[in-house]
Amino acid sequence: MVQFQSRYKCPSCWRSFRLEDILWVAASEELRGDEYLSEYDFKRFLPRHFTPGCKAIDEFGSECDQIACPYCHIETPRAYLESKEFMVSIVGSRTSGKTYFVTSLVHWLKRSLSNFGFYYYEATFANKNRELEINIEKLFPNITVSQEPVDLAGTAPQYGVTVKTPKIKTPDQFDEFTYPIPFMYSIKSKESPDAPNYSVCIYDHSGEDFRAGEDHPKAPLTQHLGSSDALFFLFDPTQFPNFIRAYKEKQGKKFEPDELVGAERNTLGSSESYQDQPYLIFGEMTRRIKNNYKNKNGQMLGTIEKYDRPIIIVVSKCDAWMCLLDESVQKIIAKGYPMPEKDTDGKDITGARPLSKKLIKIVSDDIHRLLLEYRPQFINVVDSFASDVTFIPVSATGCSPAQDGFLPGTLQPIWIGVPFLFALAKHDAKLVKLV
Ligand SMILES: Nc1nc2c(ncn2[C@@H]2O[C@H](COP(=O)(O)OP(=O)(O)OP(=O)(O)O)[C@@H](O)[C@H]2O)c(=O)[nH]1
Ligand SMILES: [Mg+2]
Ligand SMILES: [Zn+2]
Repeated sequence: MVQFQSRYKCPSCWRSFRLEDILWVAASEELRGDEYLSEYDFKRFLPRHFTPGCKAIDEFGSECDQIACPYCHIETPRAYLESKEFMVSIVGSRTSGKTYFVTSLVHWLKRSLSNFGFYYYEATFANKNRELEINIEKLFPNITVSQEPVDLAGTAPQYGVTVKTPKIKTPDQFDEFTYPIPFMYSIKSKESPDAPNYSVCIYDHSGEDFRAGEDHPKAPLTQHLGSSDALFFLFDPTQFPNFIRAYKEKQGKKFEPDELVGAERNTLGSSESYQDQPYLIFGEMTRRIKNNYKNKNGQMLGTIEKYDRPIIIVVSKCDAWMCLLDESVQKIIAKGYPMPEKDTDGKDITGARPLSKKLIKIVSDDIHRLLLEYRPQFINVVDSFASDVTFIPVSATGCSPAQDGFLPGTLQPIWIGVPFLFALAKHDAKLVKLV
């Protein structure tokens, strides 16, 4: 049976609203033009008439399919009303691999999430998801395999939808705000039928949006950080000469002093570089979290209090630097997903696959050791802010790019779904078992 909540939080403007206040998006051509959006967008309206199938009818008699937030007028998938939200925030400096990570992750979710006990649905939210689907088709082509190398474009800074909203004191005048639009997918646990549907909302920004001072009040793009259910901070070791030198030496390759892997867009090493240091981006993230975060008792986070929700440091592009880990740890990663050999009761594993708490901890501890050696400043900032941090290596591609990018259809991601499964397990132990 469909279960509705009493209140919803808009995934773009973060204001909360009741089911009965939701606006519908008109479908008749005569109703193009919404005062908050543009002359091309269909008008948003509060319906008075519905079809027997509970769809609103607009004033020109068309049956409508889509709904929108009463405050910002941005469309939300209808599936969102029948689900709980699971907000996934992806943070990281420029070119740390955020967009490749999301692309490879969603490709993995579609193909493999059922092995971990989930049904997976596309939320009907064509416009935004389409960008991601195009990127998936480029890297993991389904239809024709091109021999042309591809490289996904960098994410545009301050990217979102600009909305005009009436000023509070002078409602005939408008202010403009830019809000983000997440990618949205729905998942449901096969194993526990009483568990709710989840709308997975994934936010991917340009690294520039995380620089200090870039959270402009008129563009509250990263407000999701305070409510995030899965906070993935991407740390990319291939941006640092001391890391590069170490893994190249280990692989018996020559180190070119000006070499930065896969990173023509990388600003590290340029005059802008000081603001893209991961410890600064992490510090800025903590400031934004503190602005919007409330703990279970509805209180703000105190200055010396530690953030108690899980943070996952996704250490990206591990195809390049993994050789620096202990050999036993490399073997764990090479085996594929970190699965326990037996269930909690000592029996063979049947049904949905659990994750091994022990293996994840071994890998995480070794990465912590490595980062403490090569980037101590970063580890200090992380350890002082949060009490529950796990380091998980991933590679979205399984290999480094050749000169012009990656050859489509040849990519073999490493541990790409592990951070997501781990975050689900931390969110609700009934969703994914940690054994
Ligand atoms: N070796 C390796 N290189 C990768 C991997 N993922 C991404 N890259 C390289 O890193 C570059 C940057 O990746 P993006 O995903 O675009 O980085 P981003 O964090 O989204 O960057 P902005 O949107 O500009 O902030 C890409 O052009 C790739 O060449 C990976 O798993 N392994
Ligand atoms: Mg990007
Ligand atoms: Zn809204």
